[in-house]
Amino acid sequence: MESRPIYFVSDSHFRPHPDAAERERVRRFFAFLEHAAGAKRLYIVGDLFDFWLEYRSVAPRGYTDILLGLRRLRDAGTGVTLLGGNHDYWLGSFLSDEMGFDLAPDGLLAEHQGRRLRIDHGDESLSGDRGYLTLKTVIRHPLFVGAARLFHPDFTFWAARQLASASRRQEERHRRAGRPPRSLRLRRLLTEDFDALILGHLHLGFHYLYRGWEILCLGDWVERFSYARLVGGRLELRDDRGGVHPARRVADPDGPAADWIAPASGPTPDGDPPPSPGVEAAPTDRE
Ligand SMILES: [Mn+2]
Repeated sequence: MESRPIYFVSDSHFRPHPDAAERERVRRFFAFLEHAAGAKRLYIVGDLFDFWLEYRSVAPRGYTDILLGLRRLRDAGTGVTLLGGNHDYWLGSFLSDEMGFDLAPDGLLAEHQGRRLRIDHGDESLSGDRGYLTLKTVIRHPLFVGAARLFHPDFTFWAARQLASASRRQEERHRRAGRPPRSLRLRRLLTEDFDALILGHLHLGFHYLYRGWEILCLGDWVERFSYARLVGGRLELRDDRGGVHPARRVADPDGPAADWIAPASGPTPDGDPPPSPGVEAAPTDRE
């Protein structure tokens, strides 16, 4: 069996104009990359960047430290795969051809250490919202992306920032209004093609065992500083304080969304669901 570990992290939402808090997040990310040195591969399961759009002859500035950190890891022999998130779906040839990262805009199936993994950011597969899925089809259409590139990059990035902060404000209002924890509808995603499903997007950290599957949601690199590791065929949900969050067998993964990793206080950065209280493992194992 391949002995080198595989790492997974998602939803760091790095921004091009770092303030002190952002620089601290970057510092912790570099410590994580050092920890991952020697791994076979690092999967970044979407939303590495709060926004990313390349032009034919221009790539975004402001992410240089992150890109160089990942490039160093890759040059030392660790493959780096970037999945598209809903904030940075538009990964392009600057990242693949010049930086040397592998791109998987729509997620992928992978085999490592005898495990069959489905790795998926989750914004599409977890969404039951037709409006969102339609919007997503539109904004990912080559015609739309081509049109966006007709604007000056400074304008496009400004507009993306406005959209992101409007969605954050709306999320904060929902949170204050006490929106109930949502159910995730994970079961319908489970197929025979894989035995572990690895998700980002929700900014929740949990690790379920359900029938023959593992379902692991990575948390984020904004408040939870969490990641996953596959070693010896075993998946672990961890955080950068050394915490390991053991998998729990659940009788039904479609209950209210769980969060096993305490976030720092403050709004979630993504316009994504706020954390809800963790669920306890089902009392009996019926599978
Ligand atoms: Mn996302």
